[in-house]
Amino acid sequence: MLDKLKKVKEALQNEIEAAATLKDAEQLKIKYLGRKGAINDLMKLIPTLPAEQRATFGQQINSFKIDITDIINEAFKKLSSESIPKVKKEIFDVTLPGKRPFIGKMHPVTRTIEDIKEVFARLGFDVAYGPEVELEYYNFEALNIPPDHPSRTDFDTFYIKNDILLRSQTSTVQIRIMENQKPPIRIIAPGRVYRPDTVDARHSFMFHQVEGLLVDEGVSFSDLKGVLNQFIKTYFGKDVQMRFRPSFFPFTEPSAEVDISCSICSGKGCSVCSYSGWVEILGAGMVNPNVFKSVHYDPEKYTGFAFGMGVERIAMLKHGIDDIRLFYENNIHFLSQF
Ligand code: 2NM
Repeated sequence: MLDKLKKVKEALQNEIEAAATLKDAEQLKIKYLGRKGAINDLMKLIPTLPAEQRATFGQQINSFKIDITDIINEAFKKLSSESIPKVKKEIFDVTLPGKRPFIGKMHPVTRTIEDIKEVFARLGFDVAYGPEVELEYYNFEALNIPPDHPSRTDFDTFYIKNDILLRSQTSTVQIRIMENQKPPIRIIAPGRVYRPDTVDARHSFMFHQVEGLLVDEGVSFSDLKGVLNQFIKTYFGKDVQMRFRPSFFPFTEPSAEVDISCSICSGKGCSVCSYSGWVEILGAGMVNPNVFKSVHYDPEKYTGFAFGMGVERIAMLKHGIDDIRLFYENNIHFLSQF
């Protein structure tokens, strides 16, 4: 009987060494340990033995069964750890073209702000930021905008409560800087501003501005022209022309609106410039002495200039974009062009 057990064990050891796949091992498990397997066949012999031998033989089969189970489990472990790199080898095709990762880009509004910042950085301007939720004082009063001015009604400004509002211009930042620093001042203030306009191709309730401010002794209107001319030539190109038209703002005196020759048609006339050859790009002027009084600067000692531009408008003129809403729709086909 012991002979029989030994033979079965030897046979299994030979077969298991030859097993190359998990499937082979699975079949051997059925062959030896299954319901109709070799172990069960041996069990069936027990009743045919003389009574005094049955118990010993039963114990031998049991310990034999434990040995066989170990051998098979060992084989499973070995084959399954080998089969992983095997599978990987089969699916890795070095001749396939690579997958190009998706690389994000700056939003065109952010890109434009960065470009504007760079031009003014070369002219010595620092960058300043301030809150979007503001006090009425910084948005209007300190800027010499009278209490009955139409821009102060809730048709033109988002009020949150009483004297708290969403800023409608970033000049608020200039006031805050002047309150805390003495001249010379040379800053630009980029950021979001809010106005309750009905949304259409040219208007949005939220847009971006860059406002600039320079204050020192002896600053003149020609300094303003020089700085803006430098900006326009650097940003739009050296062949672009610039012109000033007289205008009015409460915070500057004198004030001007600045046009450039239409960058879309080179001044020949097109729908973007309403066939005039010129497009307005910013407002500017010499800081009103009343603004200096608000921040306790001596208007007899200091003069300065300021300007403000809409970022989306600048980007639209530079790239020939005809609808401001395109900036806010998260349309990847539009955005990936810049
Ligand atoms: C503009 C046009 C003209 C402006 C004025 C000031 C300040 F704070 F100095 F008074 N900051 N920005 C200004 C002047 C803004 O935007 C069209």
